Amino acid sequence: MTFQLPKAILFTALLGLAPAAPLLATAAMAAPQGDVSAFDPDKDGTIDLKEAQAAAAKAFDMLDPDKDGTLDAKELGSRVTAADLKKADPDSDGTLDKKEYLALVEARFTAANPDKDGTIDAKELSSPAGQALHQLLQ
Ligand SMILES: [Ca+2]
Ligand SMILES: [Ca+2]
Ligand SMILES: [Ca+2]
Repeated sequence: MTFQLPKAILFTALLGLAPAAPLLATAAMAAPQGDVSAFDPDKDGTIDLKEAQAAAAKAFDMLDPDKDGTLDAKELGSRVTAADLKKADPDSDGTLDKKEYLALVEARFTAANPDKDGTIDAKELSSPAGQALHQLLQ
């Protein structure tokens, strides 16, 4: 009899957790952490700067629906904080042109590559610095 109560509590707890599990699985599938494959056309398992900038250039075009060649804070959304935008915007016009955007990509690439081997591997991509880089590539 003494084990009846703990069992009931455990069962209730499992029931409570169950609905969350499919949601978590969906979120993980939508944003796989450390998955370099989307940015790795030569399939060597890492992202080099050329691959990062090619992906970023594509992302830039996608984010610039009015095709004026610049991204403003609204178009950049959560990818770039206000402080980062200020730093990445040497001409201080409040927007990033493609050259400024790619320079920011290079800065974040360097930050995400502590071993300085010229590439971002899956582990580096899943680091906070890697995630910041990742945001600029899609
Ligand atoms: Ca590669
Ligand atoms: Ca600018
Ligand atoms: Ca590296």
